[in-house]
Amino acid sequence: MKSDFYSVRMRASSLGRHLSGGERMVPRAEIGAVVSALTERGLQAAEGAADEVHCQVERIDAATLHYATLPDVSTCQVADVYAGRQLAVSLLTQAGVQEPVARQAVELLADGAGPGGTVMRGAVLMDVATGQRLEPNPERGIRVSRMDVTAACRLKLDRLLQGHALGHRRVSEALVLAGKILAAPGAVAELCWSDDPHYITGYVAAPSFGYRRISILKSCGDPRGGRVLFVDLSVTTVTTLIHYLEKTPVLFSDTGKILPASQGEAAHA
Ligand code: WAQ
Ligand code: MG
Repeated sequence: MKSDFYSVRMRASSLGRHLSGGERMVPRAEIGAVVSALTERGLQAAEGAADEVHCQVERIDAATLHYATLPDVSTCQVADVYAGRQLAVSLLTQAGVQEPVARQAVELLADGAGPGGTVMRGAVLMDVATGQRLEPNPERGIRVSRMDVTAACRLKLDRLLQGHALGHRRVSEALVLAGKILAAPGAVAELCWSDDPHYITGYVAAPSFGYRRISILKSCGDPRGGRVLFVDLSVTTVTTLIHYLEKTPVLFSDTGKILPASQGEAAHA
């Protein structure tokens, strides 16, 4: 019999303002170590000193647990933000997003997708056919949650990423999040770059080419960032999709490949 898994989720805040978060899905025996590690991480958040750290532990219903494989990873080197964003539009078009909708999404993240140009806590859901936003709350957005890799997959993934100088937790976490999105009903593509002012690499992910990193998607010092998930509403409904993204537990039991680095491919995309 398979042992139960537990979702462990941490959020750290200061004066009610969100600073950082993190989550794992682990067997019973690892809960203590994971709560401790996540708590420490919340207390040491680069975003500032936390005065509250909350950890929540929740048993996963084994019948709802899905297993999947992580997307392939590749990296495109671009010369500047302009070229990076052009490439993002081009990759999104390859994935099946109409160019005006792709441009709209890039501009949305560039301007700050939350009310008044702020950064959202979660992702924008965008109707791939019309560019219309579908998330019920444009300040919060959709929080993708309840995903992790199995212990065996973690070993393989860490080795793989470290071998390509991608060993930072930020990369594996974004890859796992993108993996859950790409396995969603009706998911066409995802666009993402960080809200960390000093982290300028982002990605476009799609079922056909996996997790494609773009070396520069914003200027250093820019505090805006976010995620846009393009959805095909002829395949799913907004309610089904949001339920999957927020609630369905997905564990990755194998990695994809790391594909060789490529220069900006916008020209022949
Ligand atoms: N679900 C949905 N949206 C989220 C979530 C989540 N769990 N977490 C963050 N977001 C949104 C939110 O709007 C953030 O402002 C934005 O995404 C960026 O989050 O391969 O670090 O955690 O080198 O700052 C990608 C490239 C890094 C990594 C992404 O995102 C690489 C990153 P951050
Ligand atoms: Mg961030």
